[in-house]
Amino acid sequence: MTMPDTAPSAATAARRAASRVAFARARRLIPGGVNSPARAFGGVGGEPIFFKSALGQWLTDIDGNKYLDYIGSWGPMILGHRHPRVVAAIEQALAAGTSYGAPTEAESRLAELIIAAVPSIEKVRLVSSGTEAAMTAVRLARGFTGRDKIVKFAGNYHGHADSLLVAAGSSAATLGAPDSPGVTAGTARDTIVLEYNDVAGLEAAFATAGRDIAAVLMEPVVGNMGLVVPTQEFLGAARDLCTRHGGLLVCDEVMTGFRLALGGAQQRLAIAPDLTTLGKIVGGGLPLAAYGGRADVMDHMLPAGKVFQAGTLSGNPLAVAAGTATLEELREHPPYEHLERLGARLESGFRAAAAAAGVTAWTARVGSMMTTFFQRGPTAMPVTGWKTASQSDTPRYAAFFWGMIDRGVYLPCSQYEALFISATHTEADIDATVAAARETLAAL
Ligand code: KE4
Repeated sequence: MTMPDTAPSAATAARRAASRVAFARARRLIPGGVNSPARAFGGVGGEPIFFKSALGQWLTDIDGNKYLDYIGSWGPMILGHRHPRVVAAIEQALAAGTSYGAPTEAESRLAELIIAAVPSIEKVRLVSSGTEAAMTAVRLARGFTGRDKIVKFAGNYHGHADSLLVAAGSSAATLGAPDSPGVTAGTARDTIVLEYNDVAGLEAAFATAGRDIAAVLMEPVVGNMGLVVPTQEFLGAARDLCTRHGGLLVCDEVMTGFRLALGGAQQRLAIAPDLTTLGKIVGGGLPLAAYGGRADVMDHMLPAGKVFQAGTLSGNPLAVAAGTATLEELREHPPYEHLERLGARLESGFRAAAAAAGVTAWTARVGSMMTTFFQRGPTAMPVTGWKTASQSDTPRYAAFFWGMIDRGVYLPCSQYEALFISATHTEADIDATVAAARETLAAL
């Protein structure tokens, strides 16, 4: 089978003429024409699509094309776009003001919802992005333990703080920049990078540097190299080794928080971290993230303690309103059984479609997060970490991506991202997506 051409067809490009013009303008003004590289389509070739509106599970681009949305703004839109309760909450907050730079009771209400939902969080602080949450959690772990080393895992992405842009996933992996220029050797020296699910590697790292390790930082279910599921043994080893050596276990649930369960991956997998980072869903689509955990650790944050973090828009009233409405809706009308049914339907449909087309692929799913890894060998190989994920047949994924775009399905524009199903997706949407996949895979 010849390698498929990854660039979109002329017909595809013609249907997105306005996006092409918009992209040419944007590139003259903004590096790469995008404000975040994940949107640049670098992993699939062609040019990014510009959008003008969204509703429920649907996106509409500036040429008027409609797509079933499986990115959901990279995770936040679990309730679907423009959920009436979220829109009303934002409008109500807007009528009172947009930013005070002073405490509001609404922030305490959101903190109560987070603490009630996430088993390990006793105290929490609101910030404006997942990067800020992860960066601060690392600083707090170092401040609390007095130690310098941080363990992270290849293909795990925790935002773009210098100490975490080492073997990073997501768009860093997609665009071949897992170790970014500008990150100094001095900074990277304190970051130990291991292979996800490698228990022996984790044990060896603690055997040699255990007393210097401030924290193990991990995605408890990985979305940022494509979806990779941890073994219970690996999760247990991370917890036990941190406890025994006096380091902190930090679960980065920016993507999985409120997604895989109301209490996130840690509730679903019964793991008890010392700190948790949250983002995406917790802001309801507006810029809000959080970090939280053991009160004795969190109380080291200024002004209760001495570890510094600050932010002009931390706890912004509009973002707090969107996040609060989202978490209240998730509590009162939990979508998780619906999302599990749709996820299982999509997973079995994609597996059957790949088999029918004779395409080698490994599909991994947890709840409403899923990735189909395209592979080169004759039989599918389990993807357990970056070593196996990075062997994916990315040109074939790119061809699949564009075939699905042509059929009105908007999947992640990278093999190294997970797709997201929202509560507004229906079984009919899933069946239409599977049908589009069958046609696309047959044509590869
Ligand atoms: P932000 O700074 O983008 O809000 O969050 C960074 C972050 C931290 N931790 C995890 C587990 C994350 O998934 C992310 C951000 N995820 C990517 C998508 N894989 C955001 C998309 C983008 O970079 O544009």
